[in-house]
Amino acid sequence: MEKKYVEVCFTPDDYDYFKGRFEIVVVIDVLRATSAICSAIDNGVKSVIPVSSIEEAHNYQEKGFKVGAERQGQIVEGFDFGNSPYSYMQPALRGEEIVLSTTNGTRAINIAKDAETVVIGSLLNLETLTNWLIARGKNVLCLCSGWKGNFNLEDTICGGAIADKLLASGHYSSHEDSSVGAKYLYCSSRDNYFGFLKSSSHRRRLKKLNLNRDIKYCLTPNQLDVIPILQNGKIVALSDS
Ligand code: 3SL
Repeated sequence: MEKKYVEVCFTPDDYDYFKGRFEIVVVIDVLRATSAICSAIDNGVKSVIPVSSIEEAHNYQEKGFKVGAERQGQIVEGFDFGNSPYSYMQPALRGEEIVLSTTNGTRAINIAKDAETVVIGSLLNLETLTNWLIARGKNVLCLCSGWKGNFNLEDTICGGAIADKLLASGHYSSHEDSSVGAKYLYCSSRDNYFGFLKSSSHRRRLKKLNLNRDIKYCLTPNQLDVIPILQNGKIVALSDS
């Protein structure tokens, strides 16, 4: 059987190079957007509508939606939540349709929205997601959200983890240096993500905002067995996950 590809794209700004060659795009924003989305879907939130701009978020708010909005790691004034995964674990949100706008994560989701299948990846759902990807047997692109168009370590490590597991299945190969590099970073960090990322830019940014609890949660793999999937502009739970 011919092998499929798994590749890692470091930032949404590099997406055009990879676009159109992969049936499945996994969008990753470990700190914290895709971890928050996985937590929301795991909590039973009916759907998360990812929007790129604060203006769009306001429009939804005016229509009566509960809306989370984050910029620079902080809750945007006037919105219901920011981007802490813990905000999305409230029982009151079960069955609700909510809206989320974040600096990089929701932008990356919208950039990938025309792919055949867009799923949400994080360290939290790593094992469930990689098992599902292997069973699907399609070409997979891991799209890292990065930070404002720049490379970041935590998303790259998660992309490398996904690539590593798919390669280990024997049914995949990688050709791009970004994928090889991501895998090396994953292999160097997997025994202690928290320590490895100590001096990473976003960990420092969130630490300054006293968000260490969020960081620890987001860097603890395989806590959730959900696969959030984008369907008609809304992120919902994949029904066969
Ligand atoms: O950039 C994003 O989408 C966010 O995840 C950033 S933060 O962790 O909320 O600061």
